[in-house]
Amino acid sequence: MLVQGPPAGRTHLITTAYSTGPTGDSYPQTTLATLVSAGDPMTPAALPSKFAPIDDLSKDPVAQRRVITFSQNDQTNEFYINGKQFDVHRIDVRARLNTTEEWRVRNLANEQHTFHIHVNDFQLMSINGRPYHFRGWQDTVQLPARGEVVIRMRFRDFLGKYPFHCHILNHEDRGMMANVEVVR
Ligand SMILES: [Cu+2]
Repeated sequence: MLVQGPPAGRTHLITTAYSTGPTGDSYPQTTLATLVSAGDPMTPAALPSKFAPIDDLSKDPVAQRRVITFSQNDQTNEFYINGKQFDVHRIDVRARLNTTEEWRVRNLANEQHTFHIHVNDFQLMSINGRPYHFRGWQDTVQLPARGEVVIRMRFRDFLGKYPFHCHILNHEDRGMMANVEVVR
């Protein structure tokens, strides 16, 4: 994020009130940070007017398509990926190095989850079936309650095991995590 110093005074960075869904959590609006602008004014530096070009994974051939499902049991407070709680010794997805995969990530719950994967960033293709046209690298995406997203990811450079999981701490700690292994 790039910002230019505002006029002298105090500027607040706030998060607005937010609910993650009927069985989720609610948060009030609150101030995250206060920026104090003071002193002699500077000549502002130019801000970039566009993003650097990147590879567009929507044009890649897809080596593998998968469905990844996030769900939960509200009675037991257990959280699942593809119906299973995390097992550090289990490989849930095997992917081939230097291939592009397309994952349809579904959320069966009445609250949002946050898909997060380590190592290789992905690009978002659609949200609830609506094409998403901005191409940027991201390592998290919000899964709408009772909704789904489609992402594409290229497994570059690194062989080995790493996790993907819900980025809400209480959910990943209670099982919402799985392992990828990238192989030749
Ligand atoms: Cu979650």
